[in-house]
Amino acid sequence: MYLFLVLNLNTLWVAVSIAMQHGHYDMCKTQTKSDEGIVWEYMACQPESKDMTQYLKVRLDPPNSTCGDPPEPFCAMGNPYMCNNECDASTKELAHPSELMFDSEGRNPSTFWQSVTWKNYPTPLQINITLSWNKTIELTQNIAITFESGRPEKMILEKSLDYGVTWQPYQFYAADCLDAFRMEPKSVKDLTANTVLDIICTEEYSTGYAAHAKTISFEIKDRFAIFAGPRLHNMASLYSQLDTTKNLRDFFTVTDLRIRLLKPATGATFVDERNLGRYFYAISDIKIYGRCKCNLHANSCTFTNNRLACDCEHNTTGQDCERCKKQFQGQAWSPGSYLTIPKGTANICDPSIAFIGNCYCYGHSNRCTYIEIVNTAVCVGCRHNTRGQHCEKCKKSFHRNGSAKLDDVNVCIANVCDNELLRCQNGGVCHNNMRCQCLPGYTGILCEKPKCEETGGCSSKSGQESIPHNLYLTTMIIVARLCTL
Ligand SMILES: [Ca+2]
Repeated sequence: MYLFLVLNLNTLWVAVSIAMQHGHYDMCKTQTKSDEGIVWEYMACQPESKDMTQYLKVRLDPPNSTCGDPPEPFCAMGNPYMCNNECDASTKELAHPSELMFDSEGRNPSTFWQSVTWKNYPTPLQINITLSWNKTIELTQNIAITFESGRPEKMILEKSLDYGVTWQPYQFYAADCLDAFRMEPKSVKDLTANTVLDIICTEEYSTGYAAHAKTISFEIKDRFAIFAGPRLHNMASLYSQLDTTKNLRDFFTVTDLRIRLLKPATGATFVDERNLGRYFYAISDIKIYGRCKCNLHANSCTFTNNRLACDCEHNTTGQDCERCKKQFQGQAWSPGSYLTIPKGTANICDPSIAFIGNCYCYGHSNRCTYIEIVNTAVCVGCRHNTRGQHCEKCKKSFHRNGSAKLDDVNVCIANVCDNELLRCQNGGVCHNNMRCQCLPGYTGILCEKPKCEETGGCSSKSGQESIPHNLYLTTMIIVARLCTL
């Protein structure tokens, strides 16, 4: 009872932990309060992981590799001497079309695609199954292929990142890796952070007719675990690696997968030539979980006109949100970033200053962001101690310098005055490092204005009657330097 409770608590903890780790990137923006009022705050985001087999197209090569046209006999799986089964493409109950690799299982018996038999032996029975999404997707879980025929003795899983123009091997599978591919057999468990991108040949999934072992895996999670820990409890660490290592990111990204079936299970050293109806491939299920690659600029992806496309946010566009919208090219496009967990960095596309005009931020910023809800642009990253939609206000603790224009770099000045730096002018004295106490006749934050200017009663003589304090000190310093020479 106690053990049961502990196991359940552990399971719950793992589930909650994984949900928390994965849930950080499901929102692209949220509204928050700021000095400028209610504004959008943008975050890196990605669509949820889901069953990607419902969006793929399958192609067999050669095209006539499916059994049943013409009808042909084959031997029962597990009993190669019962060879009175028939595959007939024109009879629903006896047909084994390719879509049966992707229907929902759970029915008994399984539904499966089945190939022609190896009747042309010794010509190799080789069939390619190509799965295409017409969209870049990121794999998130192990790929699992269930064979009803016994697992092939030789197989290569391949991937393409350019819609099937070029292909790279993903993993080799063989009963004997050295014999089949001249590769030392390895397990994904042998991989480390330095070798995680190595393409290996494994003998773990090619044991022929073992009834309890039907599945061939491509282990995504074991590779994630190298960075995120065995229970994937530290996804932040994985994400940080993905952020900084393009090769690692690309490793889990595909547009197409290709299963190259090179030799069916024989279960023996020699092929029984009198009984070739016992050799074929049959696949009942293929599981592929992943998400649309949207460069962390979208949290959903829609399937319209038989095509997946990201619902881009952050002023981005394109099937993968891979570029900035027109008029939002204030700076170069870049993908969102997983860094600064839990929210990630959105790297949104800003409106170009060319689009909204050069005077928009008074020269205190060359970037602005577009706020949809009020249909307006706001300057981003105002410098020179300014803030506001157009960088036209002063930051807290800074005051507007009355003698400077709005585009002056000194438009906002600190009100923590300092007697050493002599910020107070015209004999004013800094009081408590807070404000200038001015001599009679002067006013302004730094005592920079003669009072008569405000009343319009300045005479040409008044400026000459007294030496401004700063000028007096400067003169004294110059005199002192001359004395030391
Ligand atoms: Ca099926």
